[in-house]
Amino acid sequence: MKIAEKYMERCISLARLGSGEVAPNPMVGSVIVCNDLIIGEGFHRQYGGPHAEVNAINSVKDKSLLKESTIYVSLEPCAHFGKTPPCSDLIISHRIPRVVVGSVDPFAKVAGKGIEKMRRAGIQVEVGVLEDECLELNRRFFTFHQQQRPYVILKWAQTLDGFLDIDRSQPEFGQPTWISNELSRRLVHRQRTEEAAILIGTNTAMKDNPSLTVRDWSGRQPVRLVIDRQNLLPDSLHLKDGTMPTIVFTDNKGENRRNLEFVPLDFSRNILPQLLDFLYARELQSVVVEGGKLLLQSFIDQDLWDEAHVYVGHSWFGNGVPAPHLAKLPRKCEQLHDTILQVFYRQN
Ligand code: AOF
Ligand code: ZN
Repeated sequence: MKIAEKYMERCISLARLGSGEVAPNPMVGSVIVCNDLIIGEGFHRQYGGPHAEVNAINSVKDKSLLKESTIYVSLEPCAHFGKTPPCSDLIISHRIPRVVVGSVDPFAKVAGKGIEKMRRAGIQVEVGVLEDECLELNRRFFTFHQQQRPYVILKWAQTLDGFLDIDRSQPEFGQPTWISNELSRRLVHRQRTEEAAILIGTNTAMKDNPSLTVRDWSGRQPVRLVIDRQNLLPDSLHLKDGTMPTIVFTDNKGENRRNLEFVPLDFSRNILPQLLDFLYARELQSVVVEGGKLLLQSFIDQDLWDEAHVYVGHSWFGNGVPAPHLAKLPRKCEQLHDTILQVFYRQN
């Protein structure tokens, strides 16, 4: 590994410490190196708070060393006045002679302007060190800005023989059994804390009556989303209990009340693009789709997904509702006791 990659790897590790705290901003880490020694480090800790470079520069005790240092940062230093002044100006004002950037910022107000500004000021700027890793780190943020839609994660649990569920219309198939185990359920809850929204279809809401809350992990609660074309889901469902913000997509508008909002969609047209446009406008950067089968499959068929998390349990149903079909090989696999978590990326 080259020395620049080693420092960029450190930036990425630092950036991750902001996970769950900075969205919809990206996670960003920065290190400052003088004579091959790290003299300062920082990361973006909190949404609205100082950027990574500011924290890194502030952590350097002897500021005179900055004039002979290199600053590494996993995302292009910003060029705009947002909640904080531009980081590129700060770097220029401290006369840091060299900047190494992981990935260019796709946010329209920055998008290369930070790099350009620093170069014009005579700074040597190198771009693209561990770029793939930096892109992966902020994949939600990049997809949101580049494709103007949220990052879509599909999630389901299936049996070893590829079924989502028993066929409940056939009583002889008996009671549903848990496909995944406690550890995987906890991971699902952790996953929820990392996403901005969580979506299910009408049948799943009716059949499973899920509350879609974060219970087995501490962290942020995503906005709950449910599709209910005819607005027929009963108010007694956990989803409509008013405890957490919930959005119902419908063509039969109900009355908004505390934590419950009805959003009209045109169901005579394809609703997925409309739904994603709405989430984009609301600045919800990612959504996890938790079923049912038809909804998951329509995201796959329309190629409107980025990542899929498939929990493969050890049970064998022999019959039932077949799991969605991805036609992909997993990117990662994780053994969770008797369950295997397979993670797929649409773009491999
Ligand atoms: C950086 N370093 O650590 C981060 C950056 O609203 P603001 O002022 O916080 O600006 C948010 C935008 O700044 C965000 O959309 C992204 O483009 C960039 N984030 N930039 O130089 C950082 N977090
Ligand atoms: Zn900045």
